[in-house]
Amino acid sequence: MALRFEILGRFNRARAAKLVLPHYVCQAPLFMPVGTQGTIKGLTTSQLEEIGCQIILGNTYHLALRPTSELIDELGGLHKFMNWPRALLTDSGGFQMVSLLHLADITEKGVTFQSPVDGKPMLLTPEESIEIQNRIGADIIMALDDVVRTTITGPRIEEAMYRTLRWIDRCIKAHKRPNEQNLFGIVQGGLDPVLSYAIGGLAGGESKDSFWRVVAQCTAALPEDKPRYVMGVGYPLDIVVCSALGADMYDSVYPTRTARFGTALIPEGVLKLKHHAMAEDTRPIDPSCACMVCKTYTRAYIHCFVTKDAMGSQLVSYHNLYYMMKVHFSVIFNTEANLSRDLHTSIIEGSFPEFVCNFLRKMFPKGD
Ligand code: PRF
Ligand code: ZN
Repeated sequence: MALRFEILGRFNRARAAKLVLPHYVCQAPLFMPVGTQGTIKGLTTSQLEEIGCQIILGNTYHLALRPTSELIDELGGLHKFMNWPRALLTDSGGFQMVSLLHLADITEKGVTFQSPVDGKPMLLTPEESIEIQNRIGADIIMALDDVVRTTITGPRIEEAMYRTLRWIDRCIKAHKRPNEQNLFGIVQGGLDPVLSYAIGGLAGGESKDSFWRVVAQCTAALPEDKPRYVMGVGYPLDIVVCSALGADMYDSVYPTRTARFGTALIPEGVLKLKHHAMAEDTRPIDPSCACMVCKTYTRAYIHCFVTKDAMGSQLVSYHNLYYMMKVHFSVIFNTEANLSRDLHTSIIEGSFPEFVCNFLRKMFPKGD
């Protein structure tokens, strides 16, 4: 079996779990940074290990274009290619095409799009997506889904839900390495409360109220003994809320993308390092953070070059991912006693409400 999911503790609907994958044993709730092309921009794999990163997400669509799945396969798979010993997940490609290429068109056969290389029309079928993901070799592979914008309404949503289900059957048939790779199904269905178990279709600009409502509905309906992954979700607040609602896994480009714009994640929310107030600030990004960047550099120093030099985005990315990991796994770092307990251990130890209160009090000190 390529996956074992053990629930170690619960608090109401929240779960702390162990996700045993072929390359790594992950602790959930679990945040997965996005390394689209097989790299997390600016960070080395040893830095990622040092930060406590357990699993990285790659994109089938990008990897299939370059270096190509055939070459990755020939060179021994993505783990070996990028020198990453821990777990990997690849997304199926449909969402990336629909969000990146405005020319993508979805039919029953698959997703048709214009090749960004030579402009020729191309087709990604569920079978092909799985074949490519089998060659890439990640621990978790995703079914090809029919992604629609969460903000649209009408029969198109119903079509996406049923098509995604039909495609899941095609993906299951096409999957050739079930003993080494886990195939995750995706639920689509927008925000329609009748159709929807849309853990895949969220994070597309809908209101927080609809988003949380759908997550709650999905986690109530999905099997208890399987991991539940809310795709594309990565704001720390959303992760805490979704975990309280019974979700286990998340991914987002947010911590690294926002770093490249000079924004650091801190317990109080965000810190804009470009702001002129940082010019003479000799404190670290987050005085309560134990990361290499916070132990080494001042805000004033990082302010000088934050969006001008690669080092700026590198340092802020390092801190931001450390923050994401620490929120979830302070257990790994044996952090100081007064630091808020992380999601995983607080659920196990029964102090989850205190963790949430602490987290919210820091982020919203005025109670708004
Ligand atoms: N489907 C896939 N990947 C995704 C999403 C999805 O719906 C989202 C959220 N819309 C993020 N990444 N395959
Ligand atoms: Zn830090």
